[in-house]
Amino acid sequence: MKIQPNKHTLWLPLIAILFSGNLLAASNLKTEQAILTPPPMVPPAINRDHSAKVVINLETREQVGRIADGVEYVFWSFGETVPGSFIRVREGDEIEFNLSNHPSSKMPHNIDLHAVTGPGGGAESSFTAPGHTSTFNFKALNPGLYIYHCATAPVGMHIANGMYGLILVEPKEGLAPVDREYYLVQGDFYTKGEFGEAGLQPFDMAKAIDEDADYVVFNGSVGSTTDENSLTAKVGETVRLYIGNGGPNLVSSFHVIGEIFDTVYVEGGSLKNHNVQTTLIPAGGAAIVEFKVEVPGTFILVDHSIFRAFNKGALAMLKVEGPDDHSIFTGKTAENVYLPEGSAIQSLDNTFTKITANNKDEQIRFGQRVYEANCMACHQANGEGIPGAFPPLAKSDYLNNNPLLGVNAIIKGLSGPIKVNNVNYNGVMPAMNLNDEDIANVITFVLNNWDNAGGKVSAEQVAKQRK
Ligand code: HEC
Ligand SMILES: [Cu+2]
Repeated sequence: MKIQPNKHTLWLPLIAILFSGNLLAASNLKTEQAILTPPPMVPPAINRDHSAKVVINLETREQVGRIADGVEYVFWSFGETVPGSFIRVREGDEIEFNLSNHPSSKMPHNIDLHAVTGPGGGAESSFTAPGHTSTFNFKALNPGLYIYHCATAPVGMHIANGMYGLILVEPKEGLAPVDREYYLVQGDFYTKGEFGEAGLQPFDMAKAIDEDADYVVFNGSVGSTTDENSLTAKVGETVRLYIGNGGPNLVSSFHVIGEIFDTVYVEGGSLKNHNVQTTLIPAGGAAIVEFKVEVPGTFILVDHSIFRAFNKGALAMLKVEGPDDHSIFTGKTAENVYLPEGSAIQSLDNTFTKITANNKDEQIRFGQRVYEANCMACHQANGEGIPGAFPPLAKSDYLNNNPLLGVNAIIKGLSGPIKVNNVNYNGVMPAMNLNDEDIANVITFVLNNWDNAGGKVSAEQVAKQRK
């Protein structure tokens, strides 16, 4: 952060601070007011060839809004939108940031801009009670596309309620001109009700901690950018998307169905990749993607973790108008009957989907998979455990003397002092969410491996233990 004066010149700017309340009053750059835009719009490109002092005024609010049809949510916002207003400055600019917290807010808020070089990205300096305005200054040292977000405790909750947006620091040489620029930010939301459950839905902290999202959306709601709210372009145009991921938890596998990114500014930085299908956008990160649209149609923007797109809302649309180009894409040109190997209806082989074991050998085989997925991390590959932490399942007298104690450990969890082969353990095994069949199989697997006593446990026995 270079705007702090060095020791020799400390006093002059300090006096300036005292009299103007503003360090950068000492600089002689021209002052301009930043143009801020709501999503999906982007402020115009900067065509200055010099640094400026840029004043940014942004307001935080807590307001009820639509998260899906029939479902409302109390969003916390920067500039009355989720994501917050798009901010565009130029590398080398000196920024005066004024954060106002609306008097109707119940919470204090602040802002951590990832474009800031300085403690907390401005968080401490911008901590603002309801009905107050805080001012701090920073210099935009590094070009790139950056997330900003609220960082007031509990931080996860402020972010989960929609307090994030993007700030673009244009490189000194500028960005290549394009025909269209749009602004999208993905976010995950956690509500007491399940996806689509009607009414005003409160935030669910437990689901947020579990990262069990009900909604994963672009620009704050299901359908924010679909149908009549779609992004638009014309055939032959180049589109640039500024894409962020506010999180709080999930990573985005950003993809446009039916397009290939000609250029991706990887992670929003200076590295350019080309011919990319899907780009990863971390929580608290961003990317710039560019592509020319060659053919008309509706192009679907998704998080390619695909259930999020079709079942939780992470879907937007770009509608492209213009003439077809059959040398690039023809559409369907023919449909014929397809009868491989004669006309008999093929039956699917069931053996892969069957989950019920018919005999002990199958139980052992299925149980091995359950073990590898659920137990091995603690009890280790050969059941040897880890001394002092996880007791052995190999030759365990505790288990072999009464396999149902193992069943209980899985159903209810196990904690407190126990003795296995005369060694004391006092750890915590969490209850495992497995069905009766899986539990019967995994215990049977363990009993028949690693020099254990053999025998078997049935799903019926497990069901009895649950009572
Ligand atoms: C997160 C780590 C963890 C996982 C996962 C875990 N356990 Fe345990 N397990 C423990 C700990 C710790 C204990 C000892 C608890 C105590 O000290 O009271 C234990 C105890 C046991 C015991 C009784 C003691 C012994 O050695 O015989 C059995 C049986 C057992 N686990 C089986 C399983 C099986 C089967 C699974 C998978 C379905 C599993 N555990 C998954 C940590 C784990
Ligand atoms: Cu906040």
